[in-house]
Amino acid sequence: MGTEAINMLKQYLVTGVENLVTKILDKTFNRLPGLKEKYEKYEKEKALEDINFHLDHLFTCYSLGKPKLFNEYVSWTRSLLETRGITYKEIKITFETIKDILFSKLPERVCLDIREYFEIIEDNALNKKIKVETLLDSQTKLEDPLAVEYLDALLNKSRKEATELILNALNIEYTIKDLYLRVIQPVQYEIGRLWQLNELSVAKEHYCTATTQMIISNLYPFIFSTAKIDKTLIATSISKDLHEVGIRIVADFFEMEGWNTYFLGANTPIKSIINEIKEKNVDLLAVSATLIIYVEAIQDLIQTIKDENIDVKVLVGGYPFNLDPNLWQEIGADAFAPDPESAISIGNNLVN
Ligand code: B12
Repeated sequence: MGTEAINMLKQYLVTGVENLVTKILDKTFNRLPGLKEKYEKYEKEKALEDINFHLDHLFTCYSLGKPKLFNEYVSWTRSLLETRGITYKEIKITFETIKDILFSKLPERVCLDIREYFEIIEDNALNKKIKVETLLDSQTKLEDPLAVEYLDALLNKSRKEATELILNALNIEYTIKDLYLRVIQPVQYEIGRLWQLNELSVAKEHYCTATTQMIISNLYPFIFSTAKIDKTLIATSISKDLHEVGIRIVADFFEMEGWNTYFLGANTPIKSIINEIKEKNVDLLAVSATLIIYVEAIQDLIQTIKDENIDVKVLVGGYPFNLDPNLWQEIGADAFAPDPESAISIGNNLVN
């Protein structure tokens, strides 16, 4: 697709999106009698936010040239909204309205390009006959008994008990790597699944994640046993992305392999990442995105690194890269790793 078409869509996002979103919602209300009252009950603001999120995903996937990622997003959105009382018909008509309004506003050339994105969701994510499995469905299996116990402690017991459970397990049967990959990660995925199904409130998810982050901090003093190698890593989530547990675990794995690591946390602006790389003489930048809509910011970061001739390798990871195995290459990264173990070997190869 042409850059001109992409720029035109982005322009919509920046200048006309509020207007566009309101138009879409009003037209959806006209098409579905009763929906207005229902949404007013569930907060109109939320409905506008949802449409904004749909458009953001559509435009990002279009810009990246990834109809399948858009389909994945719509499958997820359908399962999320259906558990919150929005019917299949209402979801389907909302997307049809988005299509109709965009098609009435955009030049024919762009419509031709974008048609594919609506066809794929009509045939898959919005096809009533198909129960589309997303990658998230396969993520959640609590196989380890400690993971089951830990989730129970988080949900039904106290922070103290949850913490003791993990700290007591360390050194008995579990290494820190085991705790991260067999307990903490699957429990975080399960918490996400429960939230998606509307079985866990946002507050409870925040509480579980905050407790887990506190425990990870308690594990930190135990990860420095290895001899240092002369390599430096910066690990961070990209700007606007608030998910930081995954990239924190990646940073800790590198630390355990003897790297000097700087973990910047979530939501780090591109400019700050660039400044840190320059200042610290970094060998490898590990950067994470959890939401598809933040992948373009990683692309911009990589472009800046190239434009400024900065001598650093870029390793990317996170949910969108797990969904599409070619994405990392297409945005110009040096490598991708799906998990921290492979990140170590790939990272070592990149810098040696
Ligand atoms: C905790 C959480 C949050 C917290 C994060 C707090 C924090 N301090 O980190 C908060 C509340 C902020 C949050 C917000 C949102 N979240 Co959230 N969140 C989660 C949750 C439950 C757990 C994330 C986590 O800790 N995972 C555990 C880690 C260990 O796993 P990981 O991230 O996959 O990382 C591993 C690998 O992917 C890989 N990896 C990751 N990054 C990198 C980078 C490199 C370089 C490498 C090599 C490897 C690598 O290695 C990691 C370690 O093994 C997930 C559920 C899930 N399935 O992940 C939802 C989830 C990611 N969130 C989701 C959503 C929708 C949101 C919100 C949009 C919700 C909203 N409407 O507000 C916002 C977006 C905010 C934003 N701007 O980013 C959805 C995303 C769905 C989708 N289709 O994209 C999920 C999947 C929940 C769900 N099941 O629906 N969230």
